[in-house]
Amino acid sequence: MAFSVRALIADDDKASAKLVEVLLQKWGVEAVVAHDGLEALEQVMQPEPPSLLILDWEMPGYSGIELCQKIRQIDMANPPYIIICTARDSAEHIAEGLNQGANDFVTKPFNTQVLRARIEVGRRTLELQARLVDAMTRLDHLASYDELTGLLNRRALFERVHEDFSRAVRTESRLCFSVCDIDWFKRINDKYGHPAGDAILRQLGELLSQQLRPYDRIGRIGGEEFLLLFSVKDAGRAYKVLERIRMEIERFRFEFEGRVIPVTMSFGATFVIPDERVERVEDYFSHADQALYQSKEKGRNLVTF
Ligand code: GH3
Ligand code: MG
Ligand code: MG
Ligand code: MG
Ligand code: MG
Repeated sequence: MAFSVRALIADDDKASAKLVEVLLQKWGVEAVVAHDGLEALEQVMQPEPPSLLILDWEMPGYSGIELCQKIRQIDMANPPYIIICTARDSAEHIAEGLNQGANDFVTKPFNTQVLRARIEVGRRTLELQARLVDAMTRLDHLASYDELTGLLNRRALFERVHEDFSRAVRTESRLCFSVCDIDWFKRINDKYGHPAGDAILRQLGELLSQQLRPYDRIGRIGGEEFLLLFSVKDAGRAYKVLERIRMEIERFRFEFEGRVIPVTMSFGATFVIPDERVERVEDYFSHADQALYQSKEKGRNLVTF
């Protein structure tokens, strides 16, 4: 199916607006009409605004040019394609219209065929833009999220963690920084198969997310290792939170193809009173990592600070 656009016709001359509206209808382009600049801007500010704007130059409220300027100042993911439509056809006017952010310029009285072709150019441009925005959105997601678990990947996670620390300094809140790792995961893979291991990682990602609050931070550092960062009043409470999570995992029925697979996790953690030195994040990480190592040494399925 051809990519379809919705148009806005803004013209204080009702007959002229009607003419364009009828033509667009004939060409299968859905359109809304505004008779002054304010009404037009309102339309553009809607949650799902028209993407092709056909603006008269002189209108009460805002002129077509003022509208262009205003619209181009707004940071839009999918900015509209703007055609200025006016009787002013001097070279200066055309140049000004384009310089103020219009994509195209049609002089009145316009030739119907030319208007149609220009609208088609707009449609093609908007289609290309939509595809680009879509691809960028998917790339952004791929760059930040782990494909298997849907959690933040290591790089994006550490970026966010640095921000979390700066915020914690400002709000004088305290944090618990924890690294956790599935016990004997290699054996699980060997015994139940790699797809079963993947399923566990996915289920575990969900379980961990459920255990934390939406504003806490969680991500997959790599392999079967995750990072948890949450605000908490004191070390005692931080220990309780992690103990609860550890027990939830121990209790949870991880399933793959009808088989229940027992899973436990070891935790290393450090209680943090954030300060201005952001480079400390790496220190906290290595602290938590050493504590994790101790949990493993002491027999696994443990929380160590
Ligand atoms: P420990 O209790 O000391 O952590 O033992 P372990 O077996 O969990 O640790 P080890 O580091 O020896 O093995 C980790 C295993 O995790 C090896 C690797 O194949 C597996 N693994 C890493 N990433 C994935 C993944 O994405 N999917 C699956 N199925 N397995 C993974
Ligand atoms: Mg006018
Ligand atoms: Mg290991
Ligand atoms: Mg492991
Ligand atoms: Mg590991």
